[in-house]
Amino acid sequence: MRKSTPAEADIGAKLAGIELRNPIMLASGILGETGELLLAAHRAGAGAVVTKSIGLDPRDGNKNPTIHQSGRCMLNSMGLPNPGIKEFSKEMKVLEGSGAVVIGSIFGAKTQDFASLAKKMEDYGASAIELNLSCPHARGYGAEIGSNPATVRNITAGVAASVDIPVFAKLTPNTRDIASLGLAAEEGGASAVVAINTIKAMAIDPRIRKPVLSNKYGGLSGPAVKPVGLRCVYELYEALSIPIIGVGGISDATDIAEYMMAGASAVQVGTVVQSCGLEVFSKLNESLKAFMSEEGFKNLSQMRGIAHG
Ligand code: RRO
Repeated sequence: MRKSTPAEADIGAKLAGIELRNPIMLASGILGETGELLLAAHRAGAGAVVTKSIGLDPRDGNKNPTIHQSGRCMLNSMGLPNPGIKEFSKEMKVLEGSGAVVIGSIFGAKTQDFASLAKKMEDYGASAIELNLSCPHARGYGAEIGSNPATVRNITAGVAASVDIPVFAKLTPNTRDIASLGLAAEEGGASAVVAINTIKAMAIDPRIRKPVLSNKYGGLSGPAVKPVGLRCVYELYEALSIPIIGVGGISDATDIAEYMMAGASAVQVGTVVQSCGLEVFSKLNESLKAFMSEEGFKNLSQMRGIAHG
């Protein structure tokens, strides 16, 4: 007797009204800041691509060394290098008409900066805005402002009032209570939260007897941070009503399943793309479908949050 093969699992996702062909996005800041690379990630199978965080003015970023690789983990202190929002229109033009779902990541020091950056990103054709409230090592930006729930609420509300596209708040894990940051974003009108950004960390060169990175501190990413990301997504799922995008240490389909079972509606990948290349998107898509078929899941929503009591 012939064994019937199970129907292929549906990995399409809908997030804040945006249709995604699959839930696996390219995380912000991976592969640089050019439109060509974002387009390449789309063509390689990414469900959406997030731009490098863009600010009002051009920035060179920190002096080298800005990256330290340790096994499959990575420490970075890029320092928000970007061409500035005006110049970035050229990169966004490259993506026009490509069918890519582009999420415009922005950073600023205050609500007004975020609001005007978001408006520009919307004009450039972004499908959603990702607020960087979580870079762990940038003075005056990122986690320095995004660790305070009132600031998160104000910035999110200011941006939500200035654009018609969904606003996602990317949260820091470098906090005692990530759920209160998520709730503040939700109260401010965020359509989703993204968790997590990198974890503040450092490396020391024992021969030179000094920190490796010129900035001393950097953000840790890669497989070592996955348990922290999962815990954050799990806590956010218990507290929030809006969707969660899980990020941190994903390198295979079971990692994605773990994030979904913790409560994520979609995920982002970064360090694995740096180490394995863009082919990882099609591999993850296929292995996610295979995992779901083996485990009897027909679609993503059947997995979402099932690790909760
Ligand atoms: O540019 C960076 O150094 C950087 C940013 Br904006 C961020 O959000 N997270 C990170 O690890 N590095």
